[in-house]
Amino acid sequence: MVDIVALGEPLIQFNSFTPGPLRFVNYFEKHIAGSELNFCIAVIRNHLTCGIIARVGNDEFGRNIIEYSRAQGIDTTHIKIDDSFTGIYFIQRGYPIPMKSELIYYRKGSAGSKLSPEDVDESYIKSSKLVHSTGITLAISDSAKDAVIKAFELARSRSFDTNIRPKLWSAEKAKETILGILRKYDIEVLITDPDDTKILLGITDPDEAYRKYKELGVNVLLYKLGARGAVAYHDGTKAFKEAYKVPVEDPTGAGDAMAGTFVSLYLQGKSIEYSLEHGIVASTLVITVRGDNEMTPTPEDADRFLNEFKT
Ligand code: ADP
Ligand code: CKP
Ligand code: MG
Repeated sequence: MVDIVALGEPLIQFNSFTPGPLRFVNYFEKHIAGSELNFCIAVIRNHLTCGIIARVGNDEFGRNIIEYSRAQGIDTTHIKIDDSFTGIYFIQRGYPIPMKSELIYYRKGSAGSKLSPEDVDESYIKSSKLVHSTGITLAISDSAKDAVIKAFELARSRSFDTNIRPKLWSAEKAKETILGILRKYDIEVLITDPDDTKILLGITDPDEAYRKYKELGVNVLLYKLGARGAVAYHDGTKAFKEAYKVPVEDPTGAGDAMAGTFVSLYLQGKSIEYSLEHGIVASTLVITVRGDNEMTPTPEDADRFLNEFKT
């Protein structure tokens, strides 16, 4: 039994040791990542329990993912070993846009994409407080999408990060599928941003987005604004927090650290202001290094950060 169950594809990340076009990069640094795995680690750092329903390959990378996840405290009992390979990706940093990263996937047909409804254990879901997934899992295969639908059907409560990846599906398909999910299930916490909302609703304004998402059954909205910060809405309350100015090594994973931190603190009864403030701290720390989840802080460490930076 865990507090939160996430469904998604853990991946091996090869992060460029130096910025620039990949053809000139000679060294890559390996990390364990994947949006839902990053989210799980944030949940655990914030003192809730979390498990991931996923598949990895019967290979060294699959074993690496399981061992790393276990070491971080993730419940790995629902990670299946599949005969396909473990998905990987490379990160190109700082080119052609400084402080931004590009993800280059080698994941089509991977073990992770074989995730299927048969992997979703009814009692595991029913005994949890909340189920989390993202647009990435909806995009990687029909069977993975059906696994999310089965889990959402059985869930007591749900959080969802739209995370639309144009390399994985078309804007039209993303819109149809994600709106289908939002119409069908009440979402306790929706995590999204102006780019995804433009695709889904044709708008970007945060207040307008909250009104529309609320009509679709979203209770709390976490709306990320990149280098500008983020805004959260709940019950007519709005909280805005500015981002911190820090050197950006690799922004990949910032959203997941923020989402996992926000959702787990909110679930523990913290206000949206407090949850957002801590979410921003987590994302700020993550962007200062390569790797998506190593820097995600506990609330105690986030408080040390806040104490140092208080104005
Ligand atoms: P995602 O990683 O899901 O694309 P964002 O890029 O919006 O999400 O980042 C999430 C959070 O990370 C932001 O709300 C902000 O707090 C922080 N962040 C992202 N980029 C920067 C940046 N360039 N400078 C400072 N903070 C940033
Ligand atoms: O939106 P974020 O930058 O927080 O997400 C990063 C993750 O799962 C990263 O770990 C990568 O593996 C992915 O998103 C993805 O599939 O794009
Ligand atoms: Mg994201």
